[in-house]
Amino acid sequence: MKRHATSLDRYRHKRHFRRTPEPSPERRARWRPDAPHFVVHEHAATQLHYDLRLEINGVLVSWAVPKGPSYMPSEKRLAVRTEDHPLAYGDFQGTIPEGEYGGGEVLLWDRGTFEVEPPATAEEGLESGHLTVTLHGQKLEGKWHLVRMRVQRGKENWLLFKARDGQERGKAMLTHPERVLFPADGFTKKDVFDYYRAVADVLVPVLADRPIAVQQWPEGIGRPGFFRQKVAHTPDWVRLLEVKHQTRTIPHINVDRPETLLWLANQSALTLHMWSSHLPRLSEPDWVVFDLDPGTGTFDELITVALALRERLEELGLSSAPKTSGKRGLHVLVPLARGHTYVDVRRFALRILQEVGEAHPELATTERSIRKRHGRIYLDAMQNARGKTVVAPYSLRALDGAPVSTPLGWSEVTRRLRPAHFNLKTMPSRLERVGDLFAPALGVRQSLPRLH
Ligand SMILES: [Mn+2]
Repeated sequence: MKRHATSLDRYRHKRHFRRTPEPSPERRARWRPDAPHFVVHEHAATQLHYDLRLEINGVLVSWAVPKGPSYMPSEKRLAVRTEDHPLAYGDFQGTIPEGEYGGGEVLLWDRGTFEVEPPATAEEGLESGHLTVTLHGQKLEGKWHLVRMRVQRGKENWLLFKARDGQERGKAMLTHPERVLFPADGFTKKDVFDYYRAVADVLVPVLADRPIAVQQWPEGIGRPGFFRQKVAHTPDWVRLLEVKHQTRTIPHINVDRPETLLWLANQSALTLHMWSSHLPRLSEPDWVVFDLDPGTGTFDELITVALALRERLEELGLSSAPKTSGKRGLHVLVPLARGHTYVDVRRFALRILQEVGEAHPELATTERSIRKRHGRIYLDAMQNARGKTVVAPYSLRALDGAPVSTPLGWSEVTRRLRPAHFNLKTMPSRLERVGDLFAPALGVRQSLPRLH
């Protein structure tokens, strides 16, 4: 027991237990004494990060992972070893007051049990600098490596990355793999299934705990499809989100793991539309959506307007993330800190788009009446409302060529941009090349300025 006390000294010395709601080292954990537990805290301190904590030898050995864990084996995430935490921290969530160590909000992002890959024990792995763990959480399932890079002035920098274990393939069966869903291209349901498997690692974190609506084309895109908020006859293992709509509560599919995405792919759900907010705070959008709809305007005009929008946002100190709609439009997302309402966000979006429209009256308008737009680009702020959806990043669209709603770097938003080049066939290699350009939309936290 003495050993634990020593290991928690740093934890104790950094905190004032009269001022922070965090547990003191003496607090007993409520955990069951079965397999060792892990937790991941989402910690909105000065920098948003994720704290991975593994129960080893009676304490929670901890790493701060600025970008959070990735399901992509090629994405090696920096994990800075921090002080050991008491086991009772595994139940903690709350707000650490500003000015205290780690001031900011702490949420339980994931928890579960884990095993260490034999023959090494967890302690030996910590010592040697290579620990391989299989996590059984709600969000994280499968094998991850933790590898120590170097120790500098007592600071240990590790890398956290996914092992290639094929973990998430079991439950989602593919039926009728040969059925052609994109007749002009000959793309089959197996192609769609393989596509969603290839992007699952970047798409699942976006969709987890977020209400979605799906468009399904069981007979392929040459025949009528249908749009659904809820999908009938889900298997037991698919998690559902009970979401209050105006007149009723609807169970939405929770795409919180790769198997669920693949199950949807097998239902010919080609296109996924997502809310801007996620549970448990459905009234607080994660981003502002600017929807630029080209009308009968040219693509060059759309680019001009998108860049004007970006410039205006930059003047306000806001960074933004563009993506193609997968059709002809562009979406520009401004990632937000918690605490904004849909009303705030819509008002802000409308105001900014009016400014952009007034600067380019011949090209673009916020006019909602199609007749009065006269073919100009429609600057749409109205997607910023509870229950409204935008197409999810990496979602396929039901058009010839199987284009994808593709996250972009702003440097790609030029007249040379060709949205159709991003499709079912090209997207996986693009992802390997440029990484997940949607990540800032989930990770950056910004507050909207007051406009006068
Ligand atoms: Mn932290």
